[in-house]
Amino acid sequence: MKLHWIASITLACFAQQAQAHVVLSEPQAPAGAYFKASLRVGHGCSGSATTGITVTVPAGFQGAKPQPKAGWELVTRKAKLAQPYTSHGKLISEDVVELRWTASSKESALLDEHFDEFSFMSRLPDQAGPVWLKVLQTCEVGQTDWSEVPSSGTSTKGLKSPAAFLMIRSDSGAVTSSAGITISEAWVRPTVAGQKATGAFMKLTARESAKLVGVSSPVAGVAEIHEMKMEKDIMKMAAIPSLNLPSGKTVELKPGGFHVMLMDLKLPIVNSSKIPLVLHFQDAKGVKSQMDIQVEAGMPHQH
Ligand SMILES: [Cu+2]
Repeated sequence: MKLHWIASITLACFAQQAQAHVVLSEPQAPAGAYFKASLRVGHGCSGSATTGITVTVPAGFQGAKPQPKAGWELVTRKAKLAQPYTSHGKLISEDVVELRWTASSKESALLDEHFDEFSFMSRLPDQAGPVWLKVLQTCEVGQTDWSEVPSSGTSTKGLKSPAAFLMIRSDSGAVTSSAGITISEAWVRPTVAGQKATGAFMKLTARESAKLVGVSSPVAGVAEIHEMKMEKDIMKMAAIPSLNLPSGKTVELKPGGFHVMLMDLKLPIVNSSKIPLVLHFQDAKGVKSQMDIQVEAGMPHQH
């Protein structure tokens, strides 16, 4: 009986930890889009009710417009950054926009056992990549500064109070699997009469380190992951058992490099047709996942 109790308390703690972050309800969006960023606050500060939320709008977000909330006062202010944003040594911005919602009364404070969302609208940067939104949560007692950013990659594992994560996608064709692996710019090379094999190409970005461990397709008898390598001065291709996808790093499958080889084709690959592919992944713990995608046959679109 006692043991059962301990087990359920431990489970409850884990459940709380799993949702103990301020997160975006939609953690990905296309570059350059007008995006409604909704920050979900799932709990207070160690049980104390939330009385204020301050969001620092990242550099490159244009015209941030906060959504008012009944019972909360809204202030938008420009602040000077202690550490101005720079890129390649060039000053990008030393001003930053802060949006702050403050509960107008004790009654409108957000109780620990409730959740709510604080939203703003903004035009996203044209450049794809991960972005972090820093959020200061103030409570009746205490505060939490959601501002930690991993030193590399995009995994928030091990961080106590990570900033909210947003993945800005490079093109409209990108898709993200439930395991957090984004597939973009995928294409299959069309075949000519009698050709029984072809290649599929794409960009893969894993949020947490993972591996591509296999590929299958109903149009191919055999599908393999291939690499190109020099053998006695001749470029040859060879099957590899898996392809590493380091956290936050985009791995490109392209002609002359890594690629998916589709062999023993059951149909000709006609330009503009959609080819179903199943990608099999495995995370660092060995947990397997798969992603079903439809890849258009044809040459890639130039950007
Ligand atoms: Cu090949």
